[in-house]
This record gives sequence, C-alpha cells and structure tokens, in this order.
Amino acid sequence: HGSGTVLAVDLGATSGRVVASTVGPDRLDLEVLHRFPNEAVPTPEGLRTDLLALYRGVLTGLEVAGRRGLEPLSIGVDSWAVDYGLLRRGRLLAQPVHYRDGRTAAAVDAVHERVPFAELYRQNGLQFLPFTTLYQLVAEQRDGLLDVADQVLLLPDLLACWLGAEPRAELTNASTTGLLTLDADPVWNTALAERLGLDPAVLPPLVAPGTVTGTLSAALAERTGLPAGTDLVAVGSHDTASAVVGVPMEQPDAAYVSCGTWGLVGLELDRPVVSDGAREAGFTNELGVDGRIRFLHNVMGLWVLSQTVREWEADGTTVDLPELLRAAAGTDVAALFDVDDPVFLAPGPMTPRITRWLAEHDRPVPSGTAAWVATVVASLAQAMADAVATAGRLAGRRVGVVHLVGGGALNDLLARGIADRSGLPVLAGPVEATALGNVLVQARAAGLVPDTLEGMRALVRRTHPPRRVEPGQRPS
Ligand code: LRH
Repeated sequence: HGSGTVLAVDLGATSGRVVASTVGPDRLDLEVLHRFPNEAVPTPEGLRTDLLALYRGVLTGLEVAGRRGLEPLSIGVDSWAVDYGLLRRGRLLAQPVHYRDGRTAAAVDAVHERVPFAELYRQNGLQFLPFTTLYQLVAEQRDGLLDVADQVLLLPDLLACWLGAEPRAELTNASTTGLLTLDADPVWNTALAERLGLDPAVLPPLVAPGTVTGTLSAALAERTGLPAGTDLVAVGSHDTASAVVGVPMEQPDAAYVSCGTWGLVGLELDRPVVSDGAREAGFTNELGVDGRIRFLHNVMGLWVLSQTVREWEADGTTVDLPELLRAAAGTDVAALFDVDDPVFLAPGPMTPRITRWLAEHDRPVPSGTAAWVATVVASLAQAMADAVATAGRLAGRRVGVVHLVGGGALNDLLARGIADRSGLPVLAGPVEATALGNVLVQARAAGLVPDTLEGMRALVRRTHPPRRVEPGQRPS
C-alpha cells in the first residue's frame, strides 16, 4: 500500500467541514480545510435546510484544497440521515425540509393505518422516529409536492450529484429511509412504497459504499483548481455509518456511542434483530459499511445541552461551556429526566421543557447554570448507559467496553458519566470518527488501506489512540 490524499465532506447538524486526509500504511492525518456553519432556517413554510449555504461551504473547501495544490484521489460526502431533496429533470424543486420540522405528525398516523408499526418494523427494522424519510415522503405527497418530482435524492447523494456524480442512493443512508428491505442484499421495498401510495420510480439506483459514482465536473475542476477527473466515491454517506467505521473497536464485546447532536448507541452486528423486544426498546437496524448492521438506539444527544446553552445566550448570558462543565463536575445531581422524551425534539428553549418534565414527575428542578448542566449531562449519560445495556441484552452479547466517538468524546463529564453509570470502561475518541470513516472508505477504494473493517480500525487505533476512562475514576 502506498499513500495518497482524499477529501471528505462531512455535514453535521451544526457545522459542515471539508477535510483533507493523507493516508498510508501508518498514516491517517486529518486537516480541516474549511469549516462552515449549518443552521436550519425557520421559514413561513416550515423549517428548511439551507442547502445553498452548505454547497457554498463545500465549494469554498474544495477551492482551499485547490489553492494548496492538493491532488486528491477522490472526494466523498456524508451528512445526517433521512433528509432529501425533490428533483424534476435533475433540478432541485425546493429547499429541503429539515427533519426537525413538525410536518410529519399527521403522516405518521396515516402510515400506521396502512401498515401497522409492528409490521413496518419487521420489514425495515427501524426504531420509530417521526422524521424517518417514509413519513416525510407521505407528508410531502399530501402537500402535493411529490407529484411534481421525478426523483428523490438523499442530501449527500444530491451534493455529490452537484459535484458531478450520477444520481444514486448510497446504501447506508438509504437504510434510514425505511424503504429498504432487510435482506442480506437489500433492495428498495417497492411493495411497501406502493402500499404507502409512493411511486418507487422516484427512488434512484442503489450503490454500495466504495463505489465510484462519477468524477468532479469539468466546471468545478476549473473553478477549484482540483485535478479534472478526481473520482467521486460514495462513502458510508450516513454520517453515523462513517462514524462507526471510524470506531477503533477491537473485540466483539465493544459497544459504541457516536455522540454529536445525537447519541447513537449500540453494537455492530452481522444480522438484524427485529424481535418484539427490540421494537419495544426503540432499537434500529441501520445498514453499515460492508453489510454490517448498526443495531442502535437514537438518544437525543448533545442537542439538549446545546439548545440549553443557546437559550441562555439568547437571554444575554455569556456562556463558557468548558468552565460550566468543570463547575458541573463538582455539583450534585438531584434528579434525572428522560432525554428521549419527544418533547425535546423541536428547536427552541430547553429549560422550560425540562422543568415541566421534572415537575410532572415530581422531581426537583435544578437551579443555577452549573446544576442545570450537571443534570443534562447526567441524564444523557444515563440514557446512553441504559442503551448500551439494552443493546447487549437484546443482541445476546456481553458488553465489556464502550467506545465514545464524535464531539461528545471531548466532554469528560459525559465520558465519566457513561463509565460510572454503565460500570464499564469508556474509550474516548477519536472526535473526528465520522471524517475518518469517510476517508477510510475512499482510501480503501484507492487501495491504500487494508480491505477489512478490522484492518481499517486497527489503523485508527494506531494513529488516533483513544483515552481510557474507568468507572469511578475522578477527574485528573
Ligand atoms: C446523526 C444522524 C442520526 C440520525 C439523525 C437524523 O447526525 O444522522 O444517525 O438519526 O442524524
């Protein structure tokens, strides 16, 4: 294996980044070339993703790469799941609706009337989340917009298309639509789509991660100064799928928590688990890279903390989060709340919602910012530790270690909370697991890294060794 450079575009809930990585036998360097904010826009029509701003951010990042004289072998795009653009004759019809928009409320009932949830779960293996693409598409159809569209492209596939790729649906992200079969060789579940009144013709051909879907367009090569003919590679385009590739798991007893805006907590399995117990516990079976199953539960994640901080800032308080987290570490937690309650899903101030939740459950309400932060982080850690235990129980696996990757790996209070509450050691990092997973799948397509996930994870371990936190360990 030689070495080479690839570019990863990773779009998260609060920011996007274009990352360059040089990969070789003992090298997996990451450099953020450009980071740009991602902010959903509350329009009179509902909550929208500002896709143009994201695209501009991607272009700027590619221009930085070009100015640096980088000659990447390929570019890969990942983003959060479930969201999509509607196109007609290859053109985008509207700014994509953001999944935190409440429009699916009515569609959920309509879907479950046609296909009861228990049956849906047996077919697609997905935990109930009101924003799963199939509910969004049914809502879209009721609004009349789907009639006009001839194609639905998930956001990373859409952006790849704008860079020059063919319109495709990459499998890991396609699995979050609820419209894929659970077979070992998944295909679009056209029968299910038809039962829901959706025309399967709008769904593009599926491709596996690692597939070259095109090359950077001539216009963009000229604009950015990147080599004409740079490959566009479909990566694990669901950010969580890429993050799981980047988890330096070594043993089958490893669980993971991929923690950013969401906390995705679970195991990597060879086969889906769609038992009644898994359904009732809200466990999802999303597709991973190489046909693995991401058996996990969506925990609300740092969203609850970031919206709390945002609320204070909007009130004119200056918030120093690292300082608050240190203060919170020395604060007793009087009560926990259920971070998974759907009342916390929508954007907006959090403390009033948490206060109401605690009052309704006869639990004390924190006072002071440090106590609030302590309560939020402890509640998140508890939900994550519970999900680790439930995942093990449902899959019949003993869990011996919990990997914590993503931005949450920087949060020592969270890492210690998970260790204490699960009684298991936590291996924290890498923070940039998603970008690493994106990079690794491209590097493998170029023959730069070992073929197996295990080999790729060994490279992550060597180059980005995680920090170990034992249960009961006090802050250093
Ligand atoms: C995390 C994530 C998660 C999905 C949610 C919509 O970024 O992709 O896996 O459930 O966003």
